[in-house]
Amino acid sequence: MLDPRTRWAHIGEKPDYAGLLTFCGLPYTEDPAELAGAAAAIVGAPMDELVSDRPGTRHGPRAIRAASAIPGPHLEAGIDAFAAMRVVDFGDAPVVPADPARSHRAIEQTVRSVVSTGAIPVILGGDHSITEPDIRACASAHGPVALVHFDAHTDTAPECFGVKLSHGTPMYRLVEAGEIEPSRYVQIGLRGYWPDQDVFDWQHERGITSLFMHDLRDRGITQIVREAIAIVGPGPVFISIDVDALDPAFAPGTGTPEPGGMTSAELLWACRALATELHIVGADVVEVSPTSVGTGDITALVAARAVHELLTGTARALQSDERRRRADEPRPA
Ligand SMILES: [Mn+2]
Repeated sequence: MLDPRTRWAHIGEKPDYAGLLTFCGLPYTEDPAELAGAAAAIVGAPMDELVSDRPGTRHGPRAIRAASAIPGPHLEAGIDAFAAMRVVDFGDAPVVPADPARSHRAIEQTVRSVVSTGAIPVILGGDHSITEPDIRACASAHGPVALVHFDAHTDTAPECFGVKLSHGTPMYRLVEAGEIEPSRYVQIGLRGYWPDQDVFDWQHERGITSLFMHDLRDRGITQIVREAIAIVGPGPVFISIDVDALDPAFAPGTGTPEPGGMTSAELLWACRALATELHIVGADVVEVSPTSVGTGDITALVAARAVHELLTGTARALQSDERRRRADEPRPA
């Protein structure tokens, strides 16, 4: 285990721009044995072979790590996720350039080694096709999962440009394979001009819930998240965040931007609220296509904060589980 903060221990904190590049300056390991006792582990999935438009998300994991913040107390939630629970950076999956099928297998294997230790995998993409190996790995341990999916697009087409393996098809493939429970699958942020009605008909037949940007505009993010929580209910859930759910004003560095999207404040709060209320078994943040370095890349910056909010919510959930457990214990005589 390498702790990038060690050299700065005498000062008490490490500057974000210096030292080994890990998410939020977390300790780094590639050894699954060192994940023992970790509540969550960060995994990079740097691949972008399966996009239908502008590429570049292979640079996403590094950019998200470089834009991530130092640990500290969340000023609204009142908790420092990294002090409250053990989180490590498990490095990148050993992807293979120009071989997306092999990269998917590498991602699934790396996520599986996190899942098998009981830690929650949080995967940094990569194009949205990586959600297929991510959820497969989670479902291998937990059975079919619920899904809360932030996106401008449904990603439930059977094919894109006649191709089955694509960043426009992962949710279709996962539902058809029985890895996602469609009645507990909620999409948030849909808008624009894709896909066609037949795809929505397929979704409707399976009981998938689509919450469009016009629903969010009319009912507000608080109500939308409340609805999502009610639909998902108890049981394992995966959270998948495509940064193109955000308006391009907040996340311009993405392959298929669509104006009229969510604000950063809406997405960040939603991530924390979902992680606080639901039984999260995995999450990913995808489609970050960086163009600048460090916090200069605002898309990587908001993606890094979305992960931070998910972990903050998870830490709060673990804290209240612990309180409940203690309350259930018989009082000492
Ligand atoms: Mn997507």
